[in-house]
Amino acid sequence: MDPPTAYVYPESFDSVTVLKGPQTVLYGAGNSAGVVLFERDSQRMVDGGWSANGSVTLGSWGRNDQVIDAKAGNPDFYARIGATRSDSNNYEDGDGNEVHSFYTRWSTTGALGWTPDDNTLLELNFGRSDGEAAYADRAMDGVRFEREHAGLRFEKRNISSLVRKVEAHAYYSYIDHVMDNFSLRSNRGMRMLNNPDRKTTGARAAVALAPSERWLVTLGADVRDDQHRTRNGVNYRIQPWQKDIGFERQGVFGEASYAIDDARRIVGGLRVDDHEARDYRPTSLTRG
Ligand SMILES: [Cu+2]
Repeated sequence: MDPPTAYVYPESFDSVTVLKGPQTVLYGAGNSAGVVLFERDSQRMVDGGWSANGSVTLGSWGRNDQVIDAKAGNPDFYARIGATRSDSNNYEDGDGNEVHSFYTRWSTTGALGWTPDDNTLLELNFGRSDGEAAYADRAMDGVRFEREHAGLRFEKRNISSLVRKVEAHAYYSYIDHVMDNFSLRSNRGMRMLNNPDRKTTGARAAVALAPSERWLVTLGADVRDDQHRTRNGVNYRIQPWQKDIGFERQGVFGEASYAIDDARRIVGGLRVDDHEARDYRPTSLTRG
């Protein structure tokens, strides 16, 4: 019920790119409405040293955000850490009614990189985040949005005049989510609580080829596995996890771009995916 933005911290990225419509096949299946890329710079620190940036934002209704991001390294290695926190009280609507909408969310991220030359990058990144949110539009609030993630990324550029770039990326993400109708609001009725969790593992590899000056061809494959479990009730901590849904996907993709001149190009892409979804719930529930 919660969108990916419940777990993404835009402040902790260097760039956010929106690709509209079905204009690329490079970033996974099922993205016909568009793709949003959240990216961090991983430039080689040629001169060595360190850099940091931070910000504080204050607003109405007690809104206060803090962001800190620091990077240190030398030409061969770098380390990066970052943290964000965002917090707000309930706001008042135009009629002066208080809207049940307070939230707090925080994230921490870290990365260790190896850049033995200008064209090679190996990066290990990891992070942890959590939050809580009062929902005016729902019968339940988000009490826990705990996420842990780790990834390993390899990139090698300018291998030859034909092979422009090789990249590979593997990732792991675990989300432990709690929604209930009593922790963040007053409730004298029946107490309800849902605690789904989700483990995602995946990998992607791609090669960018330039068979001639005007052509750029990207070929690759990606795989992803999602496993969901759930447990419910106020005493959920002592309940056993119930595996409910699993998704597996494998895909291959190819995209070619032909530059007619400096301003115009033709792009074509094709991807083929194999999806498998499994419902592990007892039959009596699936008929509901
Ligand atoms: Cu939720």
